[in-house]
Amino acid sequence: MPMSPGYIPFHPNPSRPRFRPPPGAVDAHCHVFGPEAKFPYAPERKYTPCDAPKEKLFELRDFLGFDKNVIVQASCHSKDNRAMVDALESAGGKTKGVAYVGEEVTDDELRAMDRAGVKGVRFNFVKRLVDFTPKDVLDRTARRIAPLGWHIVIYFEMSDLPELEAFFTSLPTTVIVDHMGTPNVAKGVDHPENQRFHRLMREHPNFWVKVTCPERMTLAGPPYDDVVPFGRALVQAFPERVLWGTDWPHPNMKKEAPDDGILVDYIPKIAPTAGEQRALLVDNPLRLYWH
Ligand code: 0GY
Repeated sequence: MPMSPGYIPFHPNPSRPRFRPPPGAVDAHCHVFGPEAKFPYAPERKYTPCDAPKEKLFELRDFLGFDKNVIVQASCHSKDNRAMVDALESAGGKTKGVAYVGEEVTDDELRAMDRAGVKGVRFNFVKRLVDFTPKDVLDRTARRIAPLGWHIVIYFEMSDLPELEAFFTSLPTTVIVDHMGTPNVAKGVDHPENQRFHRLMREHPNFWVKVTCPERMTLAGPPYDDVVPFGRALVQAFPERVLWGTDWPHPNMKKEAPDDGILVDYIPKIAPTAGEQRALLVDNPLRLYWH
């Protein structure tokens, strides 16, 4: 199956970052795609990506100076978690996963994924990526995965937060918000929309946030300095509940594939001290994923 028209493959030759991550650093948001010949894309997918197999991901991990990965199931594989689980099983304990499941998933399947290193499920509310799932279905899934000690990763557009917030705060597990809640950078950190998200974080200590994807939000382009205030504000306010990741292989970029080396060099701008860097890249992800 050819890639979707206009789909931009990942950067073929990222630069070597100047920033050296601390020993044991975790890239806590990335994906594997295919290879399609072995792990076909889901019929209900909204895009067909470029293959991005586990070998490439592990090569990038080593090149960027990271030690571990968390692979989040992407919508192009929908509920078929085999490519992600295969990557976990071949990574010698250096990779954990977040699955995407439907109600039909059996308890045996959940337990098998747990043994492979899956630590959570993702609920995706981004309309261009997935079809709507009723909240009662998600609620039942949440209550089934909670006893495994798993958490829930939520991906939504910040403009939808008012409508979704009551559901999010009713979830019984740790909840991790993808990509800073996707703020609109043009509106600024102090805009009520973004401050509503900060309030949610303050009032609900079970919420964590990924300070990821400046390349999706930037108006200025690399090195994404216009997004720094958003990441910095979250790292300062919630140093023990932030995670960082590359988002490799960067699905659905509109203009260009980001250079992963530039993304790594963004880290010390949002987390300037060694203590903040250690929390963001080592201690926080280990607490959540390697417990
Ligand atoms: C991301 C973001 C995107 C895609 C997916 O599941 C997905 O397909 O997550 C996106 O297109 O914004 O988290 O990498």
